[in-house]
Amino acid sequence: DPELPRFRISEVRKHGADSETPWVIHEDKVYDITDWVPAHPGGQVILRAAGGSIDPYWNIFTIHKNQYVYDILAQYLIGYVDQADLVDGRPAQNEIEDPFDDDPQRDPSLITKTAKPRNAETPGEALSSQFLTPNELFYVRNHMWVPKIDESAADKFVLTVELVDGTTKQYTLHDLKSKFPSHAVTAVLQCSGNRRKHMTQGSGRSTNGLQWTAGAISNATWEGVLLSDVLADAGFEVSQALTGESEAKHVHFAGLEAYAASIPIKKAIDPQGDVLLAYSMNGKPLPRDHGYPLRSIVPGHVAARSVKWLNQITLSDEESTSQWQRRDYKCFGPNETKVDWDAAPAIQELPVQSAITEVKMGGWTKAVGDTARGQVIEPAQNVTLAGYAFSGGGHSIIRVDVSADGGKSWSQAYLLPDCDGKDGSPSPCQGNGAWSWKRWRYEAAIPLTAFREAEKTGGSEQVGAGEVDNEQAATHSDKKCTTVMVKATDDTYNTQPESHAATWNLRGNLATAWHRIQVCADC
Ligand code: MTE
Ligand code: MO
Repeated sequence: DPELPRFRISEVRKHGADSETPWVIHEDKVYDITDWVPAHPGGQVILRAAGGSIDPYWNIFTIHKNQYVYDILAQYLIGYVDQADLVDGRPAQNEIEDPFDDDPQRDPSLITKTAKPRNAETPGEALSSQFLTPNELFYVRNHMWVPKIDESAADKFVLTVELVDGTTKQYTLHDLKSKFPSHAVTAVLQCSGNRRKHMTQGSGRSTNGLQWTAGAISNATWEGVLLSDVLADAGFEVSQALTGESEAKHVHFAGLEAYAASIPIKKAIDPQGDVLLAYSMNGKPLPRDHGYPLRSIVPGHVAARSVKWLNQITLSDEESTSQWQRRDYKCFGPNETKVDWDAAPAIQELPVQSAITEVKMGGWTKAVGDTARGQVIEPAQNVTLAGYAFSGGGHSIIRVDVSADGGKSWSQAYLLPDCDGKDGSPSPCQGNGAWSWKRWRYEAAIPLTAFREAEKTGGSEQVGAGEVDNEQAATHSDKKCTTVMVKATDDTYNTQPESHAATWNLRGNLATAWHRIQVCADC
């Protein structure tokens, strides 16, 4: 409609999130979204774009790039961006806000997978050298930008808790810290996509998602208040729920940038479940990337349920309707390439997992046998391996098996006594379950024959072509190599599957097959 007015971008900016009449720009058009905000399915988050272009947000929430959404928006058209502010018919690039402008600085040794949003894995050395991952090296998985809460604004931060009957109660951070006993839990967070790249390579089939190697997992001590204490204070009958008589079946967590997920009520109120509303990580305030000022910590469950920048908890008879609960973080059969999302349950407790995170090649061990009696023991290559093992649901790791000859023979790795406490001191591992990983070490003198055999068979026959997880493998095929592999077993005697092919799923979730690394020697 050429009759409609033209607005300078400076005019649009006056209609930001705090204005009574928020406006947005889409392409070169201006919309007054005042009446849309209350009806927007994603809620208030749309205001993040108010006063500027909505397009960079729709590049993140691609679900909006849809005629249905364009039709809704069309109802609110009030004019066009002034020609003076357009370049090639669109607002000039420098006029468009970058949603990630406020993201925090990150440690350069994190291995970045995507910058916007920020996704980065913990480097291998940091995975095994310390029991508690330092905050700045803890892996980062963000679906969107990092909400900005200044320390001054943290006083004004409120968490809203809503019961099934709709009654709500609000808590400031100060309320949480002063009204409830603090509680510490040492727990791993592991992304459902950890080792997805191994599944892709091992199965030879593509998977849809960030191609993480073994670093989308970390361990920290979290401090906060128990979710069940807060629910009880908000009026929820925890004792009733314990006997299964409550209407509330799920606890929804929503973050400030619109991410949301839920957990079953059973976990939320389990007196041994240790579900936290955490404000501290390894003795420091939560870093912005990890949810400042408040996040849920759901030990033993997939990290997708540990919602960062948490500002809303809702009890409900059904699961969260968010895409992260209903349309992701599920697994299907290796044959299922068109899936019925509703047919599979959301991932909650994690299966058993382990990985090799460090390989150190030592020198050659020369013949140490009794040569006098003609018993010559082959020279061997010294190899030291380090890694982690973890299982969900609070199950402890009872054993880590390592093979240094492609799976023909196995022996047990040494499990570090990280949770034992030294010299009678209390365990540094807080909480009621085995929520932390077990670090392990393994030293082997791999006989030269193993490497020779590997050379003969190309190093892959015994383990199946393409099953080797490390990237260097292919380039080493002309060298003398052997495959080392690891698998862990938890206290229910569940163990990891042998092949990625067997558990392949189109999203590449829960890649837990034996981790294989090809080690090559300069023989
Ligand atoms: N919470 C919010 N608000 N936004 C997110 O993008 N990502 C989830 C979860 N909680 C996410 C979130 C996923 S998929 C993972 S794996 C963990 O946070 C990652 O937590 P971390 O970045 O602290 O390691
Ligand atoms: Mo994740």
